[in-house]
Amino acid sequence: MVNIMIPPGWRIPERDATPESVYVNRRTLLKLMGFGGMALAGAAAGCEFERDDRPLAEKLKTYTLSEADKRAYPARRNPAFALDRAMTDELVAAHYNNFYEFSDDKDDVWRKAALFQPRPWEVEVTGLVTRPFRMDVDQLILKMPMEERLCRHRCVEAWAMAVPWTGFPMKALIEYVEPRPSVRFVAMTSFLRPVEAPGHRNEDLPWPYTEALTMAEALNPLTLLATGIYGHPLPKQHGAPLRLVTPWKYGYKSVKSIVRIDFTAGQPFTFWNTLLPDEYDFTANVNPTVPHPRWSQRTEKMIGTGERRDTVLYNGYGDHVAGLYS
Ligand SMILES: Nc1nc2c(c(=O)[nH]1)N[C@H]1C(S)=C(S)[C@@H](COP(=O)(O)O)O[C@H]1N2
Ligand SMILES: [Mo]
Repeated sequence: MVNIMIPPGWRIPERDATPESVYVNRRTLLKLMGFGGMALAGAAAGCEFERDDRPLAEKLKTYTLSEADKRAYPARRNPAFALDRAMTDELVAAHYNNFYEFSDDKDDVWRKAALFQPRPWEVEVTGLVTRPFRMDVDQLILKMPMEERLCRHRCVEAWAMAVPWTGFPMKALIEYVEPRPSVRFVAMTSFLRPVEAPGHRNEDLPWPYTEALTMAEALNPLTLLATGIYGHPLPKQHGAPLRLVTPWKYGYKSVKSIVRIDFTAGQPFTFWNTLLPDEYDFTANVNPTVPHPRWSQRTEKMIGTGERRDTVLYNGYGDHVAGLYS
């Protein structure tokens, strides 16, 4: 397979972080160009999304709080999760996002997500469990032990942030459904709505976005299903209304806007690992000594401040997770 470079005109306008797909094989390149071209055509025609030029700070206050949200926020902060660095500014985090369903341009995701309707929202929990269920996300919020945690986040592209998530440990949901002994993996699947998400109209990408963890990883107390950030429900661009948070792994594992959680015996297919297996492995643990095939992982850059820091093994969460891999 021949590797070719995507022309600079296509690449995201961003200097230091390396985009997930700069070198791709020819077939993948054609797919991605189709995707990029469609997004541009839509923007020109003005029909992909409604323009909303209000300042971001104002827009962020426009989500409506459901009755469940009113009870859940603000959640008690869990003191077990402390930061070694300053928290990222809320507005910085909210307009620098990876969410390929909406845009390949990190600066533009929040705007392109305008048509997305994350409520009402049903979550289906299926597979090899004693008590499968379908439930509105608001009901789930009322059932689960909600808490706030400060967490570092490290994207495989070498940018990082530190944010307060609100959510519940995945362990609580697992105990509720009672998996059978044969279960070895948990797969999580994002929504699929081509009308609301321009990226979904590229049928050649392996939509919907999926990710998965081993059961031991999913049961680790560090694994969070997040419904909120900065003390309120998730805005669309952060993966409303429910997303995964696994802070010791590269960010692509933390699948957004989950509609299905499936307990399986075999290892599930996952989005980036299916598309580019040599570049995005299944486990994806943060590790400064294992470079990405196209760039070093030795250091990372905090978004907003631009501060450069040394990358730490397991993103600094070794006390919680090193035992999983010994
Ligand atoms: N459904 C979906 N989930 C996703 C992605 C995506 O493109 N689609 N991108 C991932 C990547 S690469 C990162 S770094 C984080 C970014 O989360 P944030 O935009 O809330 O900071 O979301 C992850 N979850
Ligand atoms: Mo990422």
